[in-house]
Amino acid sequence: MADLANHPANRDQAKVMNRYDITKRMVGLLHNDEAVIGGIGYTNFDLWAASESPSGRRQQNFYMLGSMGLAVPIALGVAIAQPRRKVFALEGDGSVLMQLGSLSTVAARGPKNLCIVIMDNGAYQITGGQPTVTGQGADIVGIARASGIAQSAWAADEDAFVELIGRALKEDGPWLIGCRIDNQKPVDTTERDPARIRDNFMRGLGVRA
Ligand SMILES: Cc1ncc(C[n+]2csc(CCOP(=O)(O)OP(=O)(O)O)c2C)c(N)n1
Repeated sequence: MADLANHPANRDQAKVMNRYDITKRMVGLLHNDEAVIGGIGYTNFDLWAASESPSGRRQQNFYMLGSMGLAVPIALGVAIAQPRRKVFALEGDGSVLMQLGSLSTVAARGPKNLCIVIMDNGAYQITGGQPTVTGQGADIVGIARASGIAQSAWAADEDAFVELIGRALKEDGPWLIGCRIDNQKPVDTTERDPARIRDNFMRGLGVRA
C-alpha cells in the first residue's frame, strides 16, 4: 500500500491549479497507449485540447458527451476488459457527486490499472457555474477513502500531481487523485461526433481494425 501521508489532508490545503495545464502534464506522461476517459463538462474539452500533437490527436481517449457521472463507470469497464492497459478517468466534481456509488464499486472490484482524477472547481462550470457542495465541505478524496479507495489523495500542487500520476502508472491501484482547479474556460471544444469518438477509441484500444 502506498504511503500517502505527506499529501494534504483535505481540499482546503490543496493548491488551486489549472485544468488544461495539469491535463497537458498528465498526457505528457502517457507513453504506453493508456486509455483516458474524459467526463462530460469542461474536463473532456481540456483533454481534447491537451491531446493534439504534430503527429495527430491521441486515439486512446474517449469523450463522454451527454450524461454526467459516467467517466468512472466507463473507465472501470475498460480497466476490467483490458487489465494490462492503464486506464484514467477524468471527471468533474459535479459529475462524480452524481455517481458516488461508482467509487464503492471501483473499491469493491479493485482494478489495479485504474486511476481516477477529479477536477474539482466547486462548480457545474459548463452549465453556468452553479456551485456544487464541494465548496461547502464535501471532500471528494475523503468520500473516496470512505468508499474503500485507500489510495486517494489531494494533489498539493502541480509537482505532487505529476508524482501521483507517475505512481499510478507504476504502482497498483485503484487510485483517486483530487485536484482543485480554477474557473478558467477550457482551451478548446471537443468535436461533438459520438460515432467518430467511439470509432477512434476502439481503434486506439486495438479492438477495431
Ligand atoms: C444526468 C445529467 N444531469 C444534468 C446534465 C446537464 N449538465 C451537463 S454538464 C453539467 C455540469 C457538469 O459539472 P462538472 O462535472 O462539475 O464539470 P464542469 O462543468 O465544472 O467542468 C450539467 C449540470 C447532464 N448532462 N446529465
